[in-house]
Amino acid sequence: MIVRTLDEICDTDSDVSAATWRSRRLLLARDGMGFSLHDTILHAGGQTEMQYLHHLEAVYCVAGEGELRLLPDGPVWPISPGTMYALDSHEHHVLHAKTELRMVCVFNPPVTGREVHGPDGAYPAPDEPCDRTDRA
Ligand code: 9YT
Repeated sequence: MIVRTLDEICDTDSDVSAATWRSRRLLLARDGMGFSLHDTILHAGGQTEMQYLHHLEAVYCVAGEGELRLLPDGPVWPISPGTMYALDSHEHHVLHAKTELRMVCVFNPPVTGREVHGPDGAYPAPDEPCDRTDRA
């Protein structure tokens, strides 16, 4: 069994920052769970454009207010506590944090640790592909 607290993660190698966000990575590939689990803060006013070409991601908002836009033309969804979105088709999207957002994020395959977005909005390709064996 693995038991960890956010306090143990903060300011370690599992605490990763970029211009618009900070991601505290509670579970990583090396933990062998098949997914990674992140407690992510998106800074107020930030706009983060992403496209996870090599991962699936589910994102659950637990605090803050924001807006999610599918690129290039929408639709747009409000983001507030209790809203979840799942990027099941590697969608190109932008997340606008109107206030500080706190999001619980799950990645399949799991990130390995220090990933930040490349110029394509993606994290680098992992060794193992996405597990979508349950889908057509
Ligand atoms: C919501 C989102 O995708 N933010 C970017 C950071 C990423 N979720 C991470 O690595 O925690």
